[in-house]
Amino acid sequence: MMIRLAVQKSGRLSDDSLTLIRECGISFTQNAGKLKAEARNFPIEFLFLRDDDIPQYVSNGTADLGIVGENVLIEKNETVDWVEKLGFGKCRLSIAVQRDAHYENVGDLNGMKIATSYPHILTSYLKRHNIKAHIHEISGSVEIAPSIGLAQAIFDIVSSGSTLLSNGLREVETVMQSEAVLIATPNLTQAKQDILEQLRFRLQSVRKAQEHKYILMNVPNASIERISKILPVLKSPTILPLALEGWSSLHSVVREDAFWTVIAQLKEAGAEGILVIPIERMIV
Ligand code: PRT
Ligand code: ZN
Repeated sequence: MMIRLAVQKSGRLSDDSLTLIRECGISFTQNAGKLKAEARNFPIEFLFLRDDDIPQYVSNGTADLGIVGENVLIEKNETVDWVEKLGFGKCRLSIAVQRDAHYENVGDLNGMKIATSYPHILTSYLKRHNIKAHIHEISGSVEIAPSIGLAQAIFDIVSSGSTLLSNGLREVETVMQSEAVLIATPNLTQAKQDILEQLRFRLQSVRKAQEHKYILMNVPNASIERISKILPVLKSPTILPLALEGWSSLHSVVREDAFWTVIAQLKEAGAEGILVIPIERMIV
């Protein structure tokens, strides 16, 4: 019994997808040009596909699982189960107009021609806002459409925004945020659900570890209580007495996103010699 996971063959999601799988302790060899690969130490095989095809393959059960951007998933509108967000491939889908075009609000899109590769998402956005615009569907290089007179606006993926900038475009509406997600075919057999659960357990411990840091510091005993309150993660910090009278070593875990704020508060509260260490796996 084996589960089959569809991942992007070569593109922006490929490396991060395969790295995450390897961090789950799953090893395999991807041979150039091969459509399939099988793991050596976990009941999983991989199908390498174009990202646009992944929702359909998962929906019809050719693949049990898939890793794909939410943007593609929503655009394709196939019936699949969302398993979890994976934290990479982050971007947004936005509407942009030419830098010096008149634009005050979404109503200004009325009557415009908008070029996009995401007609379905755009249609429902325009409908929600009661806008009548013309959608011009193109499959690539959407950002050049305004400069060649094909459209007055575009609706496309943005991440840093530098592509818009270098094409003389200005982002005016953010329609959705996107990241890579793990999806599953509806009605997985019990045996495959069991494999999926094992995989999710590993994915979550890898992701939690990436989101946290181990932190240790020296604190005056009088400040232990105050400092413990600054560190909200896990049950309680570990406190070990130092050889130096009146001081302890305090160990805990902090969230990466709260990191700099927490460090500032710790210093303020009297912590010294703060060390921060990456965590390899985290099981809570
Ligand atoms: O061949 P295949 O069909 O599989 O791949 P593809 O060419 O359709 O997709 P690919 O590999 O470009 O992107 C795969 C997925 O990565 C997308 O569906 C998104 O979910 C995600 N992603 C994340 C991005 C970006 N960031 C991104 N920046 N996809 C595309 N871009 C483009 C963007 O459109 C712009 O043209 O990259 C360019 C640079 O962006 P800026 O804003 O940083 O300049
Ligand atoms: Zn694609």
